[in-house]
Amino acid sequence: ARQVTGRAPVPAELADGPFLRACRRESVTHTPVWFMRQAGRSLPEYRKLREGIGMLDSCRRADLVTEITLQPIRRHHVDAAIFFSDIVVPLIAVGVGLDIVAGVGPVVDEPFGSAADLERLRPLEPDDVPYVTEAVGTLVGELGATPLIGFAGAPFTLASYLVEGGPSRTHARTKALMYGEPELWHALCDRLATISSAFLRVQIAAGASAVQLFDSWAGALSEADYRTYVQPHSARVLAEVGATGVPRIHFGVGTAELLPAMAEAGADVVGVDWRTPLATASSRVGPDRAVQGNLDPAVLLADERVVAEHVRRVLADGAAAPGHIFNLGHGVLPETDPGVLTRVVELVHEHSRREG
Ligand code: 1CP
Repeated sequence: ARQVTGRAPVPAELADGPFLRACRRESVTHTPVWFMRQAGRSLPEYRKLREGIGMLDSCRRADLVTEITLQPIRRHHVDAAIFFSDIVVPLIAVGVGLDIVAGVGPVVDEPFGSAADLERLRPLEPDDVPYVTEAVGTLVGELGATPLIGFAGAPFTLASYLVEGGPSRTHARTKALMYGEPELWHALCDRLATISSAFLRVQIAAGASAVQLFDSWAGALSEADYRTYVQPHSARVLAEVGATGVPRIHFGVGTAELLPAMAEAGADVVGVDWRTPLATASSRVGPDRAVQGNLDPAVLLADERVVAEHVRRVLADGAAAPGHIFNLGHGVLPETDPGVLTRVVELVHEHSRREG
């Protein structure tokens, strides 16, 4: 039997806000906007709070998670909050030896490569992440009408860190395992899907209004290989989460050719990077999904006139979709001026305002 964690009824002012309405492809008073990696290194108040505290330690302290999640809401007036954590947090919570090294990213003590390693990936229990339940609960109270997005890494992207031992440009070891030992690959992804699904359902049970499944590196695969080796596992995560009724966003980078397959995996909203115009993306994912994206994060380093021009272009393109959530095509670059992010929120709201 499928294990489904329920959630409390959602207040109308929250359910009827622009972000959740756009997820359901309903009409909106303005296009909702939030930014991947809005909670983080571009903000001076974040850097100050994190001084002398490791990334993982900050993810395991509910008071810090709450404060860091709220910082970009206060500053930019975005339409949604993203929970401050990392895709590797649930792996560490089940006992995988792993650290997030500043300036590098996740680094695994003993990379995965054999069937014996599967034992290191037991299912995640809610009690493994009490700080997540606590922080989400506090946040939902503080945020009021602003929805909180929970998230997890998808099996392929998580597997890449475990097999490579850290960030990789080519994902060569990951693909070697996938092609060379398909049974082991599927067993690994099955374990990761179980963990990912449980991590999302902990956040939903505590009050998250939507979730995003990050398959950041899936774009390294052809569509055929994605369908064979990855889609069934991500589909299980999205199906288990879908049973709770919250909207599911499915995102990856460089996924132009994968958009239909990622949509079919079970997404309500498909995240799109800057390489694919939103109108094209929308025609690929079909009329039953909204799209999210897709300003190139590097555009924010240009002058205000250029930024405004690109914002308008993304809005015009997004208008072709049955639902559009404005975002960047990937995370905020650390060197971004936070004032520019605030300005983008204003521009999106101004240029998309329409009658109820
Ligand atoms: O604001 C937010 O978006 C919430 C916080 C958040 C999220 C959603 C963090 C904090 N990490 C993530 C998800 C995440 N982590 C992804 C998926 C999103 C994406 O594609 O960007 C990935 C791939 C990771 C893995 C990871 N963790 C990396 C990338 C390494 C690589 O392979 O290139 C890095 C640098 C981290 C560390 C990390 N996570 C988050 C922060 C603020 C940091 C930097 C911390 C530090 O350096 O001290």
